[in-house]
Amino acid sequence: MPSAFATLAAQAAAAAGFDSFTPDACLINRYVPSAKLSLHQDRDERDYSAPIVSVSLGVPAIFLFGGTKRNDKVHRVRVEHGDVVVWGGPARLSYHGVLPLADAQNPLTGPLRINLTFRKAL
Ligand code: MD6
Ligand code: FE
Repeated sequence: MPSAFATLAAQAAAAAGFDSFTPDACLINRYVPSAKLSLHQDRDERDYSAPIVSVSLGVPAIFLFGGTKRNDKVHRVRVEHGDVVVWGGPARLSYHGVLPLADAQNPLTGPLRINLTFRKAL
């Protein structure tokens, strides 16, 4: 991945208290209007001691963040262009998702939302 991406993810993780995060994967999701992401856990990585770093670009969205059980209370957080969310430690396996994307416009992405999630997959 571009070194600027890895550096951004490592610095965001450090600011959230996770030192020495060295991501080896970046998943890029593109959301069109009405697209959503159901509540899920990120469990495909081998090492849950590393956090997840999520960068939001484009149209704002409502990020859902719950607990480690599917039925735990879910918090709603508005994430805008440039916002970064980091979760790890006891929250690493927290359920999370995204509400259906509203119709909106961003100067750079038009109607789209782009999300990058950095992980240590291997
Ligand atoms: C988000 N994305 O778009 C959160 N999880 O704000 C995710 O939770 C996610 O984009 C697994 C794989 C790709 C993702
Ligand atoms: Fe996820």
